[in-house]
Amino acid sequence: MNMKSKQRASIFVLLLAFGLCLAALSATAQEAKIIKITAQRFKYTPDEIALKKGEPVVLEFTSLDRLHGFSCPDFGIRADIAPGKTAKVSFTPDKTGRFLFHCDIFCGSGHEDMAGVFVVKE
Ligand SMILES: [Cu+2]
Repeated sequence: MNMKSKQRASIFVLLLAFGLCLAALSATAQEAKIIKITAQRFKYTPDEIALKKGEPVVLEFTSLDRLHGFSCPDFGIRADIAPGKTAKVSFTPDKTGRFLFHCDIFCGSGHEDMAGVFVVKE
C-alpha cells in the first residue's frame, strides 16, 4: 500500500467505528411505543389503555368529527384534538394504578361522559 491508500484505509476504519457507535447508541435508547387513539362525540377509541410504568409512549390522537380535548391531570398532560390533524402527546408513566382522562373541550350534550382510563402496571 502506498501512503494515500493507507490514509484512505484509516479514514474508512474511523468512519466505520463511528457508524457502529451511532448504531449502538440508538439501539440502547428506548423506543417510545406509539398508541393511536381516535376521538369522536362522545368517546375515545380505545377508552382503556394498558401502559407499563417507566415505558415511554407517544399518544397519537385524531378526531373523527369536531374539536375535542384530551386531559389527564394525574400526569399533567393535555392536548387539543382538531379534525385533520394528529395531536401527539409524549409521556412516561411514573406510577401504577388507574388514571382517568377526559375531554376538556365542550363538544355537545354527552361531553361529560367522554372519558377513558390508563391502566398502568409495573
Ligand atoms: Cu368534549
